[in-house]
Formats: sequence, structure tokens, C-alpha cells
Amino acid sequence: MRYAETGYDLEIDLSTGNIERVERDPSLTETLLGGLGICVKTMWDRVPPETKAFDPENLLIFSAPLLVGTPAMSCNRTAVVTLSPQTNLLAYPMMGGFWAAELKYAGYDRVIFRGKSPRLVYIWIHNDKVEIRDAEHLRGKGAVEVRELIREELKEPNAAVCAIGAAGEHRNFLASIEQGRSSSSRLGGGAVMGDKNIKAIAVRGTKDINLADGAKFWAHMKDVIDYINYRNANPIPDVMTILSGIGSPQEMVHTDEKWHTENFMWGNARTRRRGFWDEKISVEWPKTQLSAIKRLISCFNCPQHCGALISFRDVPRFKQKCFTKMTYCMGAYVDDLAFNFSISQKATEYGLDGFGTPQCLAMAVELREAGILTEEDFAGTDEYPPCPPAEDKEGTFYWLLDRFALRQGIGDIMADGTYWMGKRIGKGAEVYAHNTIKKHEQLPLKLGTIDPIYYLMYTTNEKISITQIEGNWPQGAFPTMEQRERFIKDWPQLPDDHFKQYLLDWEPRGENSIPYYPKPHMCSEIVDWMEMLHNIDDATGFCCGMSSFCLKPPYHIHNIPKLVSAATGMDLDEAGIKKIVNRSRNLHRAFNLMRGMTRADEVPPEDHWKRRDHEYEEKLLDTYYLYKGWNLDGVPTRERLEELDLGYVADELEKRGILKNG
Ligand code: 4KX
Ligand code: MTE
Ligand code: MTE
Repeated sequence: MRYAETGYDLEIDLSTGNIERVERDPSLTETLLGGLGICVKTMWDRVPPETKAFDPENLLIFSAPLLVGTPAMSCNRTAVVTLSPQTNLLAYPMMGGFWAAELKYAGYDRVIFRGKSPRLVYIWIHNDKVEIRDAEHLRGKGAVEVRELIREELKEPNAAVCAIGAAGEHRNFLASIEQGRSSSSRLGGGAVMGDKNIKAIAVRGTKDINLADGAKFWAHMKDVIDYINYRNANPIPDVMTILSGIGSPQEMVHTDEKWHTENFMWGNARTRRRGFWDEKISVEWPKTQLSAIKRLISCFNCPQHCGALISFRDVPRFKQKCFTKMTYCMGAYVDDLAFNFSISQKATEYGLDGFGTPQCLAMAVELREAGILTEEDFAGTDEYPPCPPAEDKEGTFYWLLDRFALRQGIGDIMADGTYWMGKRIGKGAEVYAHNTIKKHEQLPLKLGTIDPIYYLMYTTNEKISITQIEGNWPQGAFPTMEQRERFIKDWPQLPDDHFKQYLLDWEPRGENSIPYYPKPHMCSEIVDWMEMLHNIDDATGFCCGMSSFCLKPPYHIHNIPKLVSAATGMDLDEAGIKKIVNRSRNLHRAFNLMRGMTRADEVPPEDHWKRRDHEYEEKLLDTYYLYKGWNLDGVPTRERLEELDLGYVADELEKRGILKNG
């Protein structure tokens, strides 16, 4: 019997319509756990470096990680793994909601799609019955709207449905996969789904998941639950509101947005508006937010309420979560939060990433202002009206959103993201795409002095997105020793006590402050710890908001191995789980290196910080690479790979001339 996992994958060949239920080799669980870990291996084995995102050979994998479906609270993520059309590297947009749990209860850990369907279809998985069904009548429907239509059609109100909107159908590189309460948002998973002609996947399962030692599992869970209750009642002192609790950022609960609105950039990641959160705004924004929220919502088996159902004026209901609460306002430079609730409803139905999309629209606005895009680009056609005048910032954003989602006119050039937009427009437009790493839009942050920890996380992380790597280490030094001592006193989550001294010695200014403190080897250790936890979450299925992403989470390196062991019957300790995720991390990196990624790609945007020290940054990167067991090109050494039982990866990297001299 398999514990925690089902042990089965569904393999669907869309070109032929063939569907198979395939038992997975149990040794994959022992060596890579599940979720992202095992998917990376599948991609390595089956998707050659020459394959592009829209080739039929590209796989699109929906994975329910190892502990999803067990009673572990907040363990509910789906990892969507594929090649990104934007970066040509491996992408793994994650979503919460209920989809992964339903898949497990239907008897599968993963659905692996290959090929392309000749017509638009949706997939219906109901325990042992799996069907490919016609979806032509759903073409153009919204990614949220279609969920209800499919449930009605199937007469299955409890089916979990993930779907693309029109943006995915048009292979927009920023197309997301929406699930009503959750979203696999970034790096174009929705574009690959659209390219494969899959409109939606509905799933309903009523089977059981077995635990190896249920009593032990529950004993550990009880401690977790006690901690969740404690933390919810006792927010962390001395940090900004948004970082004081657990769960993914609680922006639907909190109304104080001073931190984002004043520290993150407006427009095309351009302007920092210190003093924005004034008396008027700090009254108006909360009022708008509270009037828009119908109720707070959770993902499967989670006690937190990170999302909200928005029912705003005449806008149909949709969910909102986290920083997307204000990305369109900030991108369009509109001071009324109501604009965000309206336009992001439309963008969610189109199925578009709420971080990257406003930046693409804002870049088009800038190019118009600069005269690089001309009024001809903003003219109407038989299909659509002309763009409103530039002074109408809201109208312009709505107009651009339609063109962008549907690849109409100028929207076709915008729809590959800012990097490719700049390249395709030329005439100097390239420099307006100033906020990407590895061709992918970053959060709109442009700060003063380079932060060494963030520098490493931004540049080296395979997710290419800071919200998927930052975490347990505080974002800034505490001003007083008293605050530092208070913080370290109650910190059982720490992987090792020596980090406490790093925090005690860390000052906001002076010799022991950023950018030269924490010192490069300390930064390497901190980043390694953060990414280790994120990789554990993405393999086991925990929401990182209850683990790697927040400051003092309920799940951490000391209790996760115990939970995994009790659930699966594996005998896993901290060193064991660390080795496993290091294995998947190195395999993941090797996969991207085989696809052409090099050290030269591991750079933040030039304007990310005002004050840079390029020589020091190179030193930081060298130190981190060596700490990870990589050479100075950022390629894992043979020795490191063999330690992780990845000798076959070293062979391949050598054969291709990527790994030289061991
Ligand atoms: N010595 O850099 P600052 C996230 C100066 S995403 C001398 O502008 P600050 C979510 C500076 O040069 C992750 N001077 O930043 C969550 C600057 O000078 P200036 C976001 C030093 O305001 C939810 C001035 O001080 N975080 O979490 O301090 C949803 C102000 O500095 C100095 C990050 O990316 C020194 N040692 O703080 C979505 C980075 N140090 O006025 C996303 C980490 C600084 O002349 N976090 N100065 O320009 C941070 O840096 C802070 O949390 C932040 C910025 C963002 C508040
Ligand atoms: N885009 C849409 N459509 N909906 C969302 O809820 N969330 C944003 C961003 N883009 C969001 C979105 C947030 S808060 C994060 S952290 C990232 O997507 C998550 O990226 P991923 O789904 O690719 O992992
Ligand atoms: N959990 C895992 N394992 N991996 C992730 O990338 N992203 C977090 C959180 N949980 C993330 C995760 C962030 S930053 C946000 S805002 C929410 O998931 C997004 O929620 P959703 O995927 O349900 O839309």
C-alpha cells in the first residue's frame, strides 16, 4: 500500500486522445518526495533541451504534492509544471484552492499532458472515469465564469475546476490558470494550457488517502494547531503589519497599505510615492476595501482566510488575494482603490497574471508618452474602438487590457511580456522593459541600497519571483537590541541557533548593515535555508504562507520531516529532507542550464537599487555558488552532483560542454 500519495499518474496524450493510469516508481518518492521535486525529474527525463514551450513535446503537469489530501492543515497546493514561453525555462506556477485535494481523492497524484488536442476540450476526472470533452461552446468564456458552467453541465457542484480565460486561448505569455479561489498565475502556464487546447480540468474524488501512522501524525499536528492558534492571537511585534502574522499576506484582512503603497513603485515600476498614505487615503482605501469584500475565504483544510470574495458595485464576484489588491491602481497611477477591484475582475476572467499584466500595460502607456508607440497604435478598428485619450488613465488601462488579453493590434506585441515587447518594438523601447530578470517581470521594487540577501534570492532563484523565495529571515535589521532579543527569544523555527547571533549583530546603519552585513557567507547560508524551505513546501504541498514565506511559521524544518515520516512511513530526518530538496534543486538548475541559462542571466535589473557595488555583487554570487557546490559559472560540480546521486546529470552537462573540468 502507498501512504500519503496514491502512487498513480494520469497520462493524457491530447493528440491521440489516449488516457492511461500509470503506477509511479515508489523510489521517486524516496528520492524527490513529490510535487515540484518529482515533476522536475519527469521534465528532465522527457523534455529535451531543444523543446520549446509550444511544441507538442512540452509536458504540462498538474501535480498534487506529497502531503496534499492528508489532514495536514494548509497543505493544498497544486504545482503546475511546464516550460515557460516567456523564459524558455522550467516554470512552476502554484495554486491553492481545492483542486489538488480532489485529484488525490480521485486516485491520482498527477495529470501529465503531452501533445496537443485538435479542438478545444475540457477534461473531466471523476474517480476512475476520465473523459476528454468538447469545449468549443466554452471558447472565450471567463476563467472563473467557466467553472460554474462546467459544474452545471456535469451536474457536479462539488467538482474543483481550473480553467483558462481568453488570454490563455490566445497564448498570452502572462496567461494564468484560475480556480475560483486560487490561481496558478505566473510564467505562462495558462498559455501552454491554451496551446494544448485545454480550456479546463474538472475533478472530483471520493476515495481515501492512507497514513502510515495516523496516531503519530495527529500528535505532531496537534502541536501545529496549538501554534497556529497562538500565532493568530499574538502577532509578531516590531515588524510591519503585513509580516506580523501567518498565512499568505493578509491583505484582505488588513486595510493598512502604507508599506506597499509607499515602498513599492507606481507606473511602470518607476515612482516611489513616499507620503502617499496620508489622512485622506488612509480613510478612503479601507472604506472601499471593506465595502468590496463579501466574505473572506480559505483554501482546502486551512484555518486562515487569505482570500476574499469580492462583490463590488456591478462587477461579478471574483476572488482577490495579496498584493493584487492594488497592482492595477499602482500600475495605472490611479489613486482610487475601486479601480483595482473593477479592472482586476476583468483581468481574472481573462486569466492574466496580476503582477506582470499591469506592468505590461504601464509600459505601453510610457511608450505612448515617449512617442515610441504612436496614436496609430492606439487607433480603433472594425473590431474595437480607439483608445481613450492619455489623460483618461482608467479608460486607457481598460482598453489596453482588452487588446493585451486578446492579442489585438498593439496587444499582440505586448502579450509576450515587457522584455519581448521592448525587443519587438525596438526604437529604444528595450530600455522601458527595465524590471525583468531572466525575461520575467519582477515586483515593482526599486530601493536605495543593494540588499545582499535579496540580491542573491532575486538573481539565483529558479522561480524567478521574490515572493516564492523570501521568508523566515526578517526583511530589515531591527533598530534596537531589545527588539532583536525579543525576536530571537521565541524562534523555534530556526534551522540552527547560530543564526541568532547574525540577527543580534545586524544593524540598520553603519559597519554591520546592508550591503556589507550579513557577510557573503552568512547571506549564502540564509538564502540556502530560505530556498530549502520553499523547495520542501513545493514538494509536499504546504502553502508557503504557513511555512517558508512568513517570519515565524507553524511548519518548519524541525516538524515537517516528522510529519512526512508519520504520513508516508519513510524514516526521514532533517538532514534527509535537506538532501532530497537539494537533489531536486540541483536537477532543476541543471535542467535550466541545459536550456541555455548562464551566470550572465543571474542579474537584477540595473535600477533595482540606486546604490550598487558590482564588484561586491560578483563576490556575493561567487560565495553563494561555492556554498551550493557549484563552480563559478553557477554549474553544479560533478562532486556535488554525485553526492546527490545525480552522476547522470554530470555526464549530460559534461557531454554538452556546460560542465567543464569537474
Ligand atoms: N547605510 O532601500 P530603502 C514582499 C538608505 S516583496 C546607509 O529605500 P527602506 C511582498 C537607502 O539608500 C519583498 N544608507 O528601503 C509581500 C535609502 O536612501 P534614499 C520586498 C542606507 O525604506 C507581500 C534609504 O535608506 N522587500 O515582501 O529602508 C506581497 C531608505 O532605504 C542603508 C525587498 O525586496 C545603509 N546601511 O526599506 C507582495 C527588500 N540602508 O532615501 C510582496 C527587503 C538603506 O537616499 N526589504 N539606506 O534613497 C526592505 O528593504 C524593506 O522591507 C523595505 C524598504 C521594502 C520596506
Ligand atoms: N494573478 C492572478 N490572476 N491572481 C492572483 O491571485 N496573485 C499574485 C500573482 N499574480 C495572483 C496573480 C501573487 S500575490 C503571487 S505571490 C503570484 O501571482 C503567485 O505566483 P504563481 O501562482 O505563479 O506561483
Ligand atoms: N505556497 C507554495 N507552496 N508556493 C507558492 O509559491 N505562494 C504564496 C501562497 N502559497 C505560494 C504558496 C503566495 S505569495 C500567495 S499570495 C498565495 O499562495 C497565492 O495563493 P493562490 O495560489 O491560492 O492564489
